[in-house]
Amino acid sequence: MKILLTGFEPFAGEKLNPSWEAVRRIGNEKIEGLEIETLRLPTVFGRAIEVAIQVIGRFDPDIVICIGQAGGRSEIGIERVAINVNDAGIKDNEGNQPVDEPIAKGGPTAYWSTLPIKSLVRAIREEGIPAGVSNSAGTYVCNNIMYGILNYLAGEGINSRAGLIHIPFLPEQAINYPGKSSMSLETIISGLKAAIKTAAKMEEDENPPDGKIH
Ligand code: PCA
Repeated sequence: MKILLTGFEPFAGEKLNPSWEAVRRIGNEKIEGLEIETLRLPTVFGRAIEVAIQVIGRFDPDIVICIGQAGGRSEIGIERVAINVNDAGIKDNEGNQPVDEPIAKGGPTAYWSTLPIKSLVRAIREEGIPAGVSNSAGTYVCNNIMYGILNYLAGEGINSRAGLIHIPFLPEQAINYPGKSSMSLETIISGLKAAIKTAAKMEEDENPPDGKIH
């Protein structure tokens, strides 16, 4: 079972991105039975997709799990859907700020995650770590990479599974944003490892009611 795990470089003036800190360590620690390749993506619209596609072509993973920072969130969020729009509230790391532009002209409005999202939520919660399904990956580079990878896999007829997981700030970041939530790197890593192991089982998703009213 081959798993491509991606994290992002820091953006928005941060010194680190917890997604890459977690991915890097998971790659070093190893998970039994899984061949994990890690990749640090530029926080740049389009460019991140190109870099990921290159590695997918060479490594041929069964599963692609992208991790990204969602500063201010209080739980690990398993994204349900990626939508066909770039709408950047801030510039990316190369100064691009697309507004209301499609990611793929004429492409589908959205792609569902092909990870078993509710199984991943359950697995993370069973570790004692807050997690939930998120119904919006935003309209920045994380939504861009999720849509881009799913669009590439669909276009090539590759049936690898793929999706995105958003993680909170680390405490050392959150001290600069009073009132915002954070999660320790150790906790994030434990949660992500539980998610990775569950995704690797390649079982059907569960569907307990866990929707949001608003
Ligand atoms: N989070 C951003 C992009 C890179 C990252 O780690 C996002 O949520 O779009």
